[in-house]
Amino acid sequence: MTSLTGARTQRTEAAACLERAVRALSALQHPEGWWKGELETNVTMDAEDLLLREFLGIRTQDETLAAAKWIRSQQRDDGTWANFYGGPPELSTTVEAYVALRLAGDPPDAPHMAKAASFIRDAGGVEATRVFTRLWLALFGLWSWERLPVMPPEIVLLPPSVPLNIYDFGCWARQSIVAISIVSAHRPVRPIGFGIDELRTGAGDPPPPPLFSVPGAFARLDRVLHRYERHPFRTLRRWALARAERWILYRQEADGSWGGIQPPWVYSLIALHLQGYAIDHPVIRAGLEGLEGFIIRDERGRRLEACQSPVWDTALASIALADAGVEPGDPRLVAAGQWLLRKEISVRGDWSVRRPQLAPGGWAFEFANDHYPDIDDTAEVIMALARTGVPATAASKRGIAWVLGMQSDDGGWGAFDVNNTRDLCRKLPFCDFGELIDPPSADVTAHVVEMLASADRSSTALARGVAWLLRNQEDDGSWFGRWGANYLYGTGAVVPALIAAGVPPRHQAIERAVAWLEAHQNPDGGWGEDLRSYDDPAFSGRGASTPSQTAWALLALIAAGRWGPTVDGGIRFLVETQRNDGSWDEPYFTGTGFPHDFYINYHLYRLVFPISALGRYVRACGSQDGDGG
Ligand code: R01
Repeated sequence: MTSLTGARTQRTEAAACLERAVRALSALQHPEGWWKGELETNVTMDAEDLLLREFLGIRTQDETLAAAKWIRSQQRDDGTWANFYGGPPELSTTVEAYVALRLAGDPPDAPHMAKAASFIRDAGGVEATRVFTRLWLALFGLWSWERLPVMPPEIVLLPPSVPLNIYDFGCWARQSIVAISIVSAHRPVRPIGFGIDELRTGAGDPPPPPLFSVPGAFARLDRVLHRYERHPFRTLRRWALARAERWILYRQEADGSWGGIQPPWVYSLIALHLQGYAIDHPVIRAGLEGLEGFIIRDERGRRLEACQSPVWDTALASIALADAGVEPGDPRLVAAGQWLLRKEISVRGDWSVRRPQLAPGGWAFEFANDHYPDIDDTAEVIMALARTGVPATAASKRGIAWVLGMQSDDGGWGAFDVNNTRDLCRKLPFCDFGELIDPPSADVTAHVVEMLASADRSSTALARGVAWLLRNQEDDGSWFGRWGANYLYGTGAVVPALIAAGVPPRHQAIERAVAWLEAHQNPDGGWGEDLRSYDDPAFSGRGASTPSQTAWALLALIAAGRWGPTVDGGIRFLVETQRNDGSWDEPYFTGTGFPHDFYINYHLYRLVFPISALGRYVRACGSQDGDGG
């Protein structure tokens, strides 16, 4: 076979693979026009769901059995739970899962429980778990409130100009902190009917940090706050609690959630309940009923989605279909476009604290999250709308103006807020889990740059975004992935964006990125990157091949015009690993909630990104053939 017919064969196979995938994706579209893949995280969601119900006194036997079944199904042979598929044992997650199973009646001497407890003790016991885990334990008298960092509700009284005011925190942390500040002012203890001494090592608190250091200063502040907690100023405390309560009430969304994400949602319910809202109060009822919409039930039990991604999934699916050659005006794209238009945000949210003059616009990630539109979704939705054939000029214009107004001073974009870069937030003793701030990232900035390039290539905002990306390239030629795993996600977003913005394909930044991708291709032709790359540079760009990460690498190489054996190998990987039903298996998590601490398996990623890559490949091959190939 000549190489030309070889290329033709591969193109034909890629086209057939693409067609099967497009059929699979089309079948997943909801009649209202949207897509939503499961958003899989970890069992702390399910454990905390049972603990929430126990705390509120509404836990049922049916829910308990089904959730316990799911939690047990996720335990590994060594008795532990992880935060992602194939991940290392995670202490806090294992403690929460264990306590939930105790609540469901599993006895501590059952083999699976004893194994978990033994791991927990070896890993430092409950004494070594994150603050959130010990907070859940404190609600039930299984940990002392005295031995938790204080988060006083008076924090909501700090004006936005004072360091460590709530608007210095990323919005996900902000909403959690306000709710928890109410909870920890009440210091509730409700008996749970069992102890967990088998999880304790008896270790005291860790030694205090060095006296003359930021952690040392915060440790002393925490001691002062503990003393203050014994005798808070009555009127100040009452005023702060009332302010925090109103702040929370104002932000409840149409679906009963707070921010569309589990932590602020459950902490807000507990906080309001402690402030005197009964279970049948409309606010609590809406919150609990909304949670039902985040429950997935199947033969493996009952689990809770941390968050839902319909706007994001619909934008990515629309772009994928368009990449596959589905024409604007196609009923699938029209339905998606019309649905997206109905999801436009038209009210001011927390972002307006820093940009009071900016008019509302843009999109959020979820079905209902009016107070927190994000820049990432807005960029992708605007690019998707442009390809649906649905007239969307006005909404897109409002979205672009909003995004332009949300550019940070350094030229990049964060996800939800502008200039959200106060590093000090990360140093508080209370804040030992997750990302605390929302600084500009390469992936969000790339999506905005790509979107702006399609609208107006000459804007200074675009030029500053491009400069931000070029400045923030890693030494090895890749880009960091804040919201996807990891350097493959960043690089797969930035290269197509730079090319779209007019950076020449032979620019040294592109050359270095291409070289990095070529150097990290697996022998099976695919790409993969283990989530441990966030903790250990040895894993950068390395790991078992996955469909979504292979597609990200391909999108970069195709955008850069690097046709050849590397791209062919990636396409071959996708063709050879496709399932008969047109989709792909992807047990590995390739989404990031917070580097190090919280990861996501977006179940649609395995389909939308390969479709985009195959679609762009097949269409580019077609035009190459046209010039004589
Ligand atoms: C969480 C938590 O559960 C959680 C859930 C979802 C997100 C935020 C933003 C986006 C949108 C997607 C998911 N885009 C910017 C990215 C697109 C890919 C974040 C966190 C856990 C612990 C705490 C999320 Br504390 C708070 C929230």
